[in-house]
Amino acid sequence: MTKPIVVAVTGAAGNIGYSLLFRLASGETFGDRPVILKLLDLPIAEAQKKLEGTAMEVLDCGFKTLVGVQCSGDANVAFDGASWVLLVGSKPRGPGMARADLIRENGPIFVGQGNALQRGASDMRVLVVGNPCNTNCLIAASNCAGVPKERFSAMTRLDENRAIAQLAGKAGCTNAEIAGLTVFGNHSESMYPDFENATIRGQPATNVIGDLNWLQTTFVANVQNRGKAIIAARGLSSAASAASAAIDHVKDFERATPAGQWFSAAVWSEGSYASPAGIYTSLPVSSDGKGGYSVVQGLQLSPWAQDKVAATNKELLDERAVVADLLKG
Ligand code: NAX
Repeated sequence: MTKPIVVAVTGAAGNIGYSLLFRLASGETFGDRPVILKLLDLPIAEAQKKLEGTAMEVLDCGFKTLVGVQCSGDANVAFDGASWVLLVGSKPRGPGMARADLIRENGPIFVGQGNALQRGASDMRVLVVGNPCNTNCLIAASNCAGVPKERFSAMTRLDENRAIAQLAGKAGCTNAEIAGLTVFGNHSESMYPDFENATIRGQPATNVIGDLNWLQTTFVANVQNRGKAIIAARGLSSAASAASAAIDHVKDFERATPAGQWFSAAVWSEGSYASPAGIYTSLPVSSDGKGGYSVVQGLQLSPWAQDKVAATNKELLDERAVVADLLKG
């Protein structure tokens, strides 16, 4: 039998977990490769019971690719031997809670998980979904001594998918006819979905849409506020679409990106597109399909767009300052 890939998921008893685990196990994400799922949730009876129930349902699907499911309340156990670790679990933002309070509330989780990752690390790659995901990613990576920062990324793929759906709706085309859409910056209301380099049926999106004002105002705002709109409509935050984006993210890193294409992911900044060093910021990324990736260079951004990118990166620097005491190196 081919060696199974071990995939650890935190917050696995939660809403995103309930849409995510099945697609990790089914063969959709890792093809024919056998999968062992290692599921983590809080070490309290209620969470562990829910986790066991979720694991029972995953087993009941009878996926031919699934060769094991383990539940745990201990990150050291869950992360040991994992090739992919999806950090989904964190506390949700409460009513009236400021973003800085959420950052302070969730930061310590990612200190502990960074330490546990370091103990279990071999070739693992880590995707952070739990919010505020860029800064949580920074905390986890900085508390994972000796593991390259490039092994970590945070999820902005949902924002890219939302942006594609918005453009397709406006242009009256299919999602598949849209390419080159990058979300820059923070997974927050400051994010910048770059329409200037996007194409629709191979033509510049700006030409096809023909309404710069709509692109600069309505489109950008719709993408930035989509998470809030979902909560207002559903009474719950995005779960199935977030899980779907996490699957897209893992698949995008697993396979070689076709020439001339890219996808959005928050990765360790080394200065591309004037992004400050020392943060995880969303950029256009291309994977080599062998565990490495590069930031796609050469996209042209207007001065207007450069200001948007600078503003969202400034927010990430501010978030970094809020958790400075949690960062190790
Ligand atoms: P839920 O509240 O349904 O589930 C979270 C789960 O995490 C719970 O089962 C909880 O017990 C567990 N948990 C909490 N602390 C933990 C810890 N220290 N170790 C292990 N497990 C822990 O939230 P859900 O809807 O699944 O969302 C999870 C996270 O994803 C939230 O932080 C949410 O804000 C974030 N999101 C991120 C998105 C993105 O695009 N990056 C979009 C969707 C979502 O908003």
